[in-house]
Amino acid sequence: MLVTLFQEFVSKFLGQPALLLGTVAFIGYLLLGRKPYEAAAGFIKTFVGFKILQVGTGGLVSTFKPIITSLSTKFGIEAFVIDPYFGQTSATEVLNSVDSLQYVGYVMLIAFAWNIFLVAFRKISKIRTLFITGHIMYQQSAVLLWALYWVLEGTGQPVTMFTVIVTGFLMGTYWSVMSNLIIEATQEVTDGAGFTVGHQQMFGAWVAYKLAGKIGNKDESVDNINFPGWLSIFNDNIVANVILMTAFVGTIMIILGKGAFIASEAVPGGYNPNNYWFGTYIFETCAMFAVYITVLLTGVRMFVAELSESFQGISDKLLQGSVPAVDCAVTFGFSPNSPTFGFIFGFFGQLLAIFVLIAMKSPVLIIAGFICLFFDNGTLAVFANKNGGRRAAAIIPFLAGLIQVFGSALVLTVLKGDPNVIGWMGMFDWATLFMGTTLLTKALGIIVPIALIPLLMIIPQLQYKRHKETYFTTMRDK
Ligand code: ASC
Repeated sequence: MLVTLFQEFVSKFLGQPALLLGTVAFIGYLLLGRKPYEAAAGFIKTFVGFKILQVGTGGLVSTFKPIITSLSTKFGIEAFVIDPYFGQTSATEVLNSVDSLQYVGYVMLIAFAWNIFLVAFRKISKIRTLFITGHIMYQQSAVLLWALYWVLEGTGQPVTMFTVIVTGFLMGTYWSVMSNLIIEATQEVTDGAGFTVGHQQMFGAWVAYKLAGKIGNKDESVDNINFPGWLSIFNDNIVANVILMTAFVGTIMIILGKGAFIASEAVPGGYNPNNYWFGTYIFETCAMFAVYITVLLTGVRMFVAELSESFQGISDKLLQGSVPAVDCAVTFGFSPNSPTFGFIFGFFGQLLAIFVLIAMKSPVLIIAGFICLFFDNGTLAVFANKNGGRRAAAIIPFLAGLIQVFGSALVLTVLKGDPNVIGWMGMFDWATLFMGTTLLTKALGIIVPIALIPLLMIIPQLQYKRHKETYFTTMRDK
């Protein structure tokens, strides 16, 4: 009786992702000594935020699906967007279809607990940083679990607990090791602001910083250039998203032609020539991406705000003096021209790579995504500029653009089997490190993610060897 009740609780309560995350926030608030009614409010906002997020991901899929379906029936090409929210959506839809969406929460909790553990034993682990960028933690946990599940199991059955646990530890190791790797460079970039980057291109930013010194001259900063004013429209997420999507997806829609979109049983709610010109229909469809991304972000912000508050409160109590790893956008204020520079040159790189894919008749077509172009290449440009000025801030994002497209196309060739897949997270570390991890795991099995955990942990030990005296003084507690 008790056993059945417990099993029911695990599957029908903890098995529901929104209830699970709400419960985490609830417990976190209670542990922080908040009033029960405040904890209950936290539960509700987390729950509702998560549900809003799902409205956004559902909308992205239903808008994009008819387009890629007709693209593949007509030309045998499959198209995928490399924006992180398209990767996240693919992950959560695939996992949901095998009743495993709740395991994303488990992965996130295991990874975060492992990160806390490594910082608590920092004298041994040499890890000084705590990853607290909540929406990225959720996004990465989802994408990694999806990728590993797909190459290891992909059975249609729920994800096994063993894979969940291995994914959690690998995720936490990546957060700890890479945010720790980039501390010194971030201190340089931010004039010692006391934080590090906890995002999707920590390894990339470290490479950019190291490489930049060999490429350019740090005294010729991008911040001494005046940009034409119209470029600033790309600083707005919504405007940039609509322009990019209309350019890319709109082109595909024109190639497919009106006929492919006429409302029918296959395309419910499709194009009705009585109400629209084809041109305005294209614009409306492409603008819907911005609508759903805005919905999705509203939901993410809501539940992440609750979770970070309870996470951060707990970790502050437990871990005085650790260095917080935060969103890459925080570095943008220290080099205001770099993000635009990274965006433009990264765009050229991605465009070139996309043309190469088309010329090679690749079965996988990649569509550029705004977040990847602006935040990923923007961050790489900030780090490159610091050590190599404008030359480095142009060349490195350009190369990164090529890597983002080719790396994502490669990993999608093994992940695209499920009809829920509409994209991959094209961010630098995911087009390199995690692309490689996924392909190797497919070839060699679960031994790959398991072996990576101790291998990655060697990195902070090497860093420590190089400057033992000052290593821990980077931390707030000296
Ligand atoms: C991402 C992602 C976002 C942005 C944001 C940049 O990868 O999912 O919402 O970058 O973190 O500030």
